[in-house]
Amino acid sequence: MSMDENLKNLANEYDASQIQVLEGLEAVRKRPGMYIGSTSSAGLHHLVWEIVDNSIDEALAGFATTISITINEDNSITVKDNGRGIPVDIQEKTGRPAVETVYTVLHAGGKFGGGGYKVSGGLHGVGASVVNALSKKLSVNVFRNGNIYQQEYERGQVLYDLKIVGKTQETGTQVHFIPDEEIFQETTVYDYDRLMTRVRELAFLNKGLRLSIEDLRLDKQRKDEFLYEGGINSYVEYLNQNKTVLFDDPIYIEGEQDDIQVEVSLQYNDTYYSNMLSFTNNIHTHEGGTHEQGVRTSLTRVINDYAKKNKLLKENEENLTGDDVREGLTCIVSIKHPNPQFEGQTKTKLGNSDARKITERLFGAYFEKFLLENPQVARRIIEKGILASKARLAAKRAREVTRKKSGLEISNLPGKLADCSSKDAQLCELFIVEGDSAGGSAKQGRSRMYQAILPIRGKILNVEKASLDKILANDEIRSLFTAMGTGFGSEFDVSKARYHKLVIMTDADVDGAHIRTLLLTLFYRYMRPLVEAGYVYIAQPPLYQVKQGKTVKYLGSDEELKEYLSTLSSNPKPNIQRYKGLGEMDKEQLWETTMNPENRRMLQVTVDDAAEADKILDMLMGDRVEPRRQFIETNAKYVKNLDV
Ligand code: 0RA
Repeated sequence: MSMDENLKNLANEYDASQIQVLEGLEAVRKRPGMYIGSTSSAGLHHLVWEIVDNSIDEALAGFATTISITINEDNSITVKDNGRGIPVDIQEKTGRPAVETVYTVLHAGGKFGGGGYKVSGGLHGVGASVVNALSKKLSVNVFRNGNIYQQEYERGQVLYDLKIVGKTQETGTQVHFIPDEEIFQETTVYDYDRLMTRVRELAFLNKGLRLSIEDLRLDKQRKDEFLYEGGINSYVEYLNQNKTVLFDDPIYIEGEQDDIQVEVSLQYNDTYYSNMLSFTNNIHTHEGGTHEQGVRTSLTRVINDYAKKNKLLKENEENLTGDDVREGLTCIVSIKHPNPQFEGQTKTKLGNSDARKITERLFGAYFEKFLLENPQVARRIIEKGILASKARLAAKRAREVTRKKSGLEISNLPGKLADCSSKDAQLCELFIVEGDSAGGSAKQGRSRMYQAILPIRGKILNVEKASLDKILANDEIRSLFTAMGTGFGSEFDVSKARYHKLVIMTDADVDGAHIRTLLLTLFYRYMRPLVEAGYVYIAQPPLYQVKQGKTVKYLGSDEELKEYLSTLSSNPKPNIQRYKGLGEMDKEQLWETTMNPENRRMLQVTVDDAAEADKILDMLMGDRVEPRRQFIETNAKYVKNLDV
């Protein structure tokens, strides 16, 4: 039977499996959180990655070279690839076209029929049928066999049998979906920057793959295209772009064993912290795991061996530690594994021990050879490590002195901290408040049970150019670490956090923005697990107060103000006050608008936000002038807000 005869016969098929299909998709609609993590903005964005992942699988299989993502004017999404097109032939098992199964059967994913089809998979990796179930409308167009095939669905249910709607020379798959606002009640508005950041990352992680993203919404029109022939080498260069590097080209290694592909790229810069990111099947393994471990182990071993052999480190001298050799390191580890096991609190830690063995061996052998062939680079890396070890020992001595003097122990909480009375960390919040006067209002207005206040004065030390011992010598920073109770740097332990919410509360002006950037950078570099655990927030004090008669209303933005004013009558004339700083609010106002969990709005800081702050700070404070000038030119608006 030809494909097209097959299609004609579809109408006659009655299939008991349809009932199962409906039950499956109904389950998804009943408990969407179980399948996509949440129905908030994060879940909404997750839908895109479920679809894109299928196209990336097609690229990994060697067939698709281009994937485009479009945010349409109505906030719907279109994803198109130029792969083979999802198969349209009737499957024996179901009696339905393969493409229909992909979109209607739970967990069918791209893996129907088995075969060597690799799974990139999102973190939840649940497949296209979940997106279909959670979309008000979804249409798929398959370009294959010279035809354009089409099928559409509503909230997961088939609207009509797969049909041919035209002819084409192309091959590929195009999916269009409108997220269901019954499910995504919080928001159905896509954030371009959020999607763009991940699209760029996917381009770094899949070298040679052309990925584009376009925004067609009015007033937002924008397009970005990414294609990196250098893959994760380009990623490392991108992360180091505003830093002074120790050698020109990143060190790159690529290999495969037992079906596990490994890629590592690294380059040192002259900063004092390390930035190591790892990925498995394109998923960011925030918590690291065996693949990252393997690279770390070999890095430390190979550097020490080389240093000892070449007398850069004397026989009787102590080995450099892992922290020493990672100071100033930017490193990406990316592996593709056929059967990844994810562990850890957020299921972003790779557990497979074969991954450790392979990265350790492949990376170790290559890196050893590299150092032998590049003695000048080797020398620079080792000198940097030796400096780090000296600073570490100095910091340790400084710490011991500090501990005796003022103490970093919890028993010795900073004097400026107004602690809360509850000891249940899950319920406790620490507000870092800019300035003593706002700190005073916050102390008086807070809930003493659950809210602690730590006022900080002026601008905290810029962590960009400071080594760990300098950072620890800074009073503001030390009180913060002490209050949190987590320790810092490599001794950091998120489970010791005394508060599960750390709220940055600064003025809505330029200085406030600057302090926020500095704090976020500090957290990103020295307390990253706190950000990863979702403990860091930014308070959103209102910008305006509008009084009309006895009614008082607080508004957070110009848009909100405009909208609210349009609902008011002009008599009596509303009185509008614009807040310039937290200090202008009395304790009741601060509580009502910004601290009271019932009314307040807070932004949860993601690792991406913190990384962005880190990059901005690099740009503005780093020692390279040219990128700073360029950045200020292209981001004049932002920099104005940042006041540097
Ligand atoms: C051929 C065979 C298989 C899948 C695809 C093409 C394919 C799937 C998607 C999803 C989005 N874009 C796509 N492009 C192509 C399945 C192979 C197997 O059964 O293992």
